[in-house]
Amino acid sequence: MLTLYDYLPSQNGYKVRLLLSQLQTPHQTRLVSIFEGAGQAAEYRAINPTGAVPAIRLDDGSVLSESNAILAYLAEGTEYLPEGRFLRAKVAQWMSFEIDYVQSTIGSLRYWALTGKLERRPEELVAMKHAGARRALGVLDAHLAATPFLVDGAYSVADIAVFAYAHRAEEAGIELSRYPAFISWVKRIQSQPRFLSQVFPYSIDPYSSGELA
Ligand SMILES: N[C@@H](CCC(=O)N[C@@H](CS)C(=O)NCC(=O)O)C(=O)O
Repeated sequence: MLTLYDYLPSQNGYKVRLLLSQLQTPHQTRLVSIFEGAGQAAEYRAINPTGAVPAIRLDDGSVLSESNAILAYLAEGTEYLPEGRFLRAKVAQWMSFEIDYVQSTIGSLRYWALTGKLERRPEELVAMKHAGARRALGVLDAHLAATPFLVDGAYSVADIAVFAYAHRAEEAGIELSRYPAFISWVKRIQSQPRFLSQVFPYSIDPYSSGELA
């Protein structure tokens, strides 16, 4: 059975949980207490050398990390990954966009805000992240004004990847009302079959106010 290495407040973990829910893939979960240093333990670094979640272990023992790579792997041969060279490259485009423009802005700001670290970060850095987050949401809103989903008008792992952090932008202190097409897309995703609504707050982890090693 597939094993998912996860940390519940992680929206990168949520991406994989959402796809597993939609694919109805049987799996077991191993929780990694990243703020207690479990990610940096040799045992877990053998699974993901960076020490980060998520990662998966397959039946044959092979392991895979990086949330978007895991999504692409799990979606192979399913309705969640389009056929054809160009459309697959488009999925890769939005997944790369997610890492560079969403995860690194909305993801970081949200993490800092929800774990009490925002005040410890340099003001200039926070302002830069806010500007980057607004730029990313502007790009998404403009694209989604013309299409129901990110790639070829059909729900795919590109949407799952971007949705995970982007739809939590208000927790990062970003006002969403100026992005109406983005808001409609969020609602469309939330109405997909076997959508997973459960998102875990950092407050479930008493160690999350500490810095990661
Ligand atoms: N680019 C990676 C980022 C993974 C990541 O930053 N995971 C966080 C939780 S959201 C983590 O495990 N951090 C602990 C660490 O980096 O040591 C992905 O998309 O999977």
